Amino acid sequence: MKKVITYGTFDVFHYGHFYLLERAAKLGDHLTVAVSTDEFNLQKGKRAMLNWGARCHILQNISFVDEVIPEENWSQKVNDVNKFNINVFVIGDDWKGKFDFLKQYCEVTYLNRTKNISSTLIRREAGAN
Ligand code: C2G
Repeated sequence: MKKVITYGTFDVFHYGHFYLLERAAKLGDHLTVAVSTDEFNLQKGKRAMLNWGARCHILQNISFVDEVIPEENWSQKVNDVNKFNINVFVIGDDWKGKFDFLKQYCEVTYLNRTKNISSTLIRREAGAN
């Protein structure tokens, strides 16, 4: 079984998130999504509208997401790859190069980020109307 993992906050879930996950799922047979906890978001400098439970609830109910785990810090990836026998690490190309250190443990794939959509834009639009 080829196992894929990806990481993110996934706040105000939108098509960019969905399309990233859909492409990630197609790179293997099993997709694990590590969702940044509310505490870790503070370290990331992100203030998510939805709390961790709500963000996980959405992801757990996507047909091609097989497992959802917490992302609690920047340094858990190597341990996750080994613990969950991950074959492929995937993330959007806004992170291109940042996780190349994982190449000694698994394949590393950066997928094109979907243009013109983000949680920030959606929040701004919502606030504007
Ligand atoms: N994404 C995308 N297109 C967008 C917005 C996001 O493809 N328009 C992708 C991002 O590249 C990322 C995933 O969707 O792969 C989740 O995005 P975020 O929630 O913004 O994740 P981020 O805060 O970048 O967290 O340790 C890694 C970090 O936790 C990544």
